[in-house]
Amino acid sequence: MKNIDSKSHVRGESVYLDDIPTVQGTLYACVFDSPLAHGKLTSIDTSEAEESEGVVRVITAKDLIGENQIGGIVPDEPLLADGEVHFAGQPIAIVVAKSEELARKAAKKITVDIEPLEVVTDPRVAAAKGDLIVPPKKFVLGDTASVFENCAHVFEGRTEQNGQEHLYIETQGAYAVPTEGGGLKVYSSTQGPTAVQRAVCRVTGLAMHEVEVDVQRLGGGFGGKEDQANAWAAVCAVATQLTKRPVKYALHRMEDMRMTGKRHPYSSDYKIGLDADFKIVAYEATFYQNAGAACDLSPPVLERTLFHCTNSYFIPNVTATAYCCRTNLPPNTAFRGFGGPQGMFVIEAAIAHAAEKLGLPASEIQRANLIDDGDEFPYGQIAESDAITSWAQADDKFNFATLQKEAVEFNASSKYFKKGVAMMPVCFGISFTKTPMNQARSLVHVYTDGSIAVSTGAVEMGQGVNTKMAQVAAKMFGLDIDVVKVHTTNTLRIANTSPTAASAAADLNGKATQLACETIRKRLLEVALPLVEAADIDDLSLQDGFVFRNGEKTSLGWQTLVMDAHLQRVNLSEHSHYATPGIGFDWTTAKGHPFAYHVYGTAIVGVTVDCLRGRYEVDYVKCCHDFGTSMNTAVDLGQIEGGIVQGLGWMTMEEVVYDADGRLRSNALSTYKVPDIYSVPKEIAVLPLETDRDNLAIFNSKAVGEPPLMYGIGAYFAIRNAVKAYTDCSPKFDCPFTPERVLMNLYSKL
Ligand code: MTE
Ligand code: LUZ
Ligand code: MOS
Repeated sequence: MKNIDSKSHVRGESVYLDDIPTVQGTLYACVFDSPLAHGKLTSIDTSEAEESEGVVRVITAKDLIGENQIGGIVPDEPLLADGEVHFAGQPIAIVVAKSEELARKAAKKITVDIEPLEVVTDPRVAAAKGDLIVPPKKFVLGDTASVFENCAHVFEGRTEQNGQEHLYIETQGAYAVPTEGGGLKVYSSTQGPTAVQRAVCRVTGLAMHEVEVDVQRLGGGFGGKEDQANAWAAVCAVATQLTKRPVKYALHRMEDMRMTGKRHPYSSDYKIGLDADFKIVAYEATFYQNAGAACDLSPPVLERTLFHCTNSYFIPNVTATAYCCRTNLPPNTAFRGFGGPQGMFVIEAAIAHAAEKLGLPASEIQRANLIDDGDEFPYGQIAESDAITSWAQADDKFNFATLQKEAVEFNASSKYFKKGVAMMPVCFGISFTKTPMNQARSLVHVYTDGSIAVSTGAVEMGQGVNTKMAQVAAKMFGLDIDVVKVHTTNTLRIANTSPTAASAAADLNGKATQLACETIRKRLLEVALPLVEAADIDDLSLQDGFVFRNGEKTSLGWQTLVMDAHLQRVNLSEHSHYATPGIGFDWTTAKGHPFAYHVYGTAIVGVTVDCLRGRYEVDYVKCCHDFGTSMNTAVDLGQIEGGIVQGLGWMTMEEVVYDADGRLRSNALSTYKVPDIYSVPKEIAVLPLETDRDNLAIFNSKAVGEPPLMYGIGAYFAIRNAVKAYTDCSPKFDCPFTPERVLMNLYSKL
């Protein structure tokens, strides 16, 4: 089953925000943003911009009719800076003009006076000053303090992790059109149509029922449009409200890179204690999250760091503390994995550290500590674990010992090229950790010609969720997928949506679609009963476009049945709601059962490092991955490959650089390197985990959007092993492991 968008993508016919036909009189916005990272904004001079050709209006904070605020969790993010600026790239004014070009030209003519204040870019500095966005968060299991005293081995260290630019191919953007009575229709490239609706209402003062948000699809989001699409929609909405004209803003790449937040950088401390058999008996970790200048989604990201701080391992005594540190960087935000990868890197670093000091391969410690059925996670949920099974199946199929032996033999005969191998187990919890967000709705219409329209709260961003929604409806009615069309995500058809995030969109919206279809299916079978002379609808089924009775095809076809039902005035539409059962989490005790299920997997990553130049190639990523029972292997394999490459990028070549003044230096594709086709591993092998466990996923097909990214972490440790094979060194646990950093380690310059 191919992705239903593949044809229109290949032909260039898929519609993104910038392809939506504009209506007559459309104006174009451009934001003027702060050149400094922190300071007092004493004056803004917009006079020259206002005189500039084609300019209709210049808007600053004082012009807003609604509230100058877009902060969702904490109200600490003005739409337009007022009095102070808190990061370089913070929007200060909006220029609205007759064309994009004229708007950009005029924005350059705005001048501001800013009295510089101290710029903080380091989260530890912010924490030392007590500049935390929310109070520290803590997970405790057992008691680490007393256990460390009796450990055979204790190791302590520190890790530095950098951020990551989302680099969705489609930049951020929105288009607002005025509707009758002062309302708005907003097209947005967002993962969260309802979040956009709320932000638009707040800055315009409109009620939610006056604002319609519509999303066709995104050219990628990766978390970057979970919260941060709001600002651009709010900009267009405000401009539309003040000019009574449609207003569009599609950011240029450099504007996008400069003005939006990224994956959170972290600085972390760890302490790991092992017994004589290399069982990890105690683990302490302290995470300093670089949240940037506003809250955004930083607290839940930080919480997920805690949820995943022991990755796939069972550790009986854990103390994990996390600080949400306010700095003068653009507010950092959701990014595939949502803090999970940051937590996992630290425990993997602690294990690699212990292994190095104890003279063993890290895999021996990893293997000995995998979480088993019935073990407790530090947050109280009891594991239904496939960590051991996925490790065993990966090892069985790909043979870690042989791969390691090959590397050792290669290294013995190769002077300047060295191979390194690492195992990377992953355990990722599926569900929004904020329980109320785990709900979704679906609207299904069966039309009298037999065709079906499905609308859900899920946003298509390349991950194939629309294909999965169409599959659900087609399967429920026993029809071909061509009969089903999945429509835009629209707040009038589906209200109060959770963002498409947490890898949970297919599950939540798929289950709601399944429920809606089941209701209509039952109604149709009631209509069919007398027509096919059956007594009970349980004897009937819908298959291949026909009604089947006791497994045998009848002459009653789908279209006839639908028309008959309509003539009998039977409702052919349904709107259904799904809420994940059995989940919950109590932050007062920091215990509960937050996740519907976990996704497990184990990857083996192999690299070759060129020890003269510091360059490296990823030879293979071989993984055993827990799909449950995949409902679409083409889509899911695409997610695995994409996730792995994105994870490798984060760990190796992608380096976000801010200078001490908080200015983004890696502000374009010439200075920010993402994996291209040449840096994709030579081999990505995926072995589906064999399991017959039941789960809460749609059709047992487990969420796949985020977990594979974390296999990429293995590349860091594989490179580290290769570097150590060349020279006796102990590279610090700082990432990304760029070629420069490899070279510095090889020649002891760090
Ligand atoms: N795949 C593509 N092609 N584009 C994307 O933007 N986002 C990822 C993942 N895969 C993304 C993607 C992220 S961050 C998430 S949370 C999931 O898709 C969301 O979709 P799902 O819930 O349908 O898995
Ligand atoms: N977004 C969110 C997420 O709001 N809550 C989550 O738990 C989450 N997890 C992963 C990715 N996005
Ligand atoms: Mo994904 S980080 O949940 O958008």
